[in-house]
Amino acid sequence: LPIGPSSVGVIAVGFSGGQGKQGVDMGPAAIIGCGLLEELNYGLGIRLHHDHKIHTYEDMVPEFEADSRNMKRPLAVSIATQALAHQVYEQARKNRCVLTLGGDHSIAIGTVAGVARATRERLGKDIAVIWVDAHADINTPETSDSGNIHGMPLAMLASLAQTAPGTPFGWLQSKAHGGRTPVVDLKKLVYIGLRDVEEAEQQIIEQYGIKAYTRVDVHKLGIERVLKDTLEYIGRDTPIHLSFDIDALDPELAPSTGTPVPGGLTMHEALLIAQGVHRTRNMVGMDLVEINPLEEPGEDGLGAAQTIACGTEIVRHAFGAMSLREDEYKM
Ligand code: EXY
Ligand code: MN
Ligand code: MN
Ligand code: MN
Repeated sequence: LPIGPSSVGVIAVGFSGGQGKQGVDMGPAAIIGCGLLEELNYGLGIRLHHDHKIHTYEDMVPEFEADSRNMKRPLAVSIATQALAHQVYEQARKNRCVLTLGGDHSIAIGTVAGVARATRERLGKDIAVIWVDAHADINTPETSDSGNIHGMPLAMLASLAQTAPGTPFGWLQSKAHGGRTPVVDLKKLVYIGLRDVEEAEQQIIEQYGIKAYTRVDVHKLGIERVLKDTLEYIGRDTPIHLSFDIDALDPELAPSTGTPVPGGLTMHEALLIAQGVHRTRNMVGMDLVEINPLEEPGEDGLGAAQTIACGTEIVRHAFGAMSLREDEYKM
């Protein structure tokens, strides 16, 4: 029974507190400015619910705060992601697939929490998370070298970091949030595209037996096989949250991002992932994050436009565009 959502809720989140570079907060305005919502609405006939706002939470979060527990701006990120979790929950509980446009990857603490809560309430099921990224984003505050919380979202969501009620991110476990420990079951997490994983993160991946397809695995097995195995591992009727970090793509394709890593996914691979998740009809949430229009490494000044074009194509395919006919690739 396809549990696919009846329509799509869109939340634009111009939040950059999970890292230190200027510009990623301008991501949503740039993406929307390049026509993504029209592509979904008129192009694919999708009913969109969008409040036409770019949420920055700047009226809620402290502009400056001292590092604590080796985290940069923990209060700002905790407050912003708690607010976002509620916004996402409100959309998801109406049986909408929630598309969140970031912003840095710390926002996934809010999006995944909101979608997980609504899905548990509506379907009595835990979500699976497909995390497409060059990075594992599973450092705890103690293992992080940077203190940037965009490198920690999965540690927070999987309760690997102590977050007692009343401390930053304690809301993840609070009854008020309807939260539950952990929000994400690491046995229901699949990575695709990893190629810059720190030692401590590698240990966590091994310790918890997290299913992880590195860039090398994708190259060796082929993306069709990776996708087939991923969807079998997740299970046919499991709701899926797709968290897509644009830096999963090769920087030649998507240069305008804060932490580029050479040797990334091709567009063919990225579109197959998106199309494959769409075809399950089980996608209940999607994030597109880490597009930074100010990062212009090339001379031609077209990096941002190109990066946004790639992101737009990926979202289109996650919502039904089919550039590859099913008979064109074995599944
Ligand atoms: N692993 C590094 C850190 O923890 O700071 C780099 C993380 C990059 C995170 C971007 C969102 O993917
Ligand atoms: Mn990431
Ligand atoms: Mn990344
Ligand atoms: Mn380290």
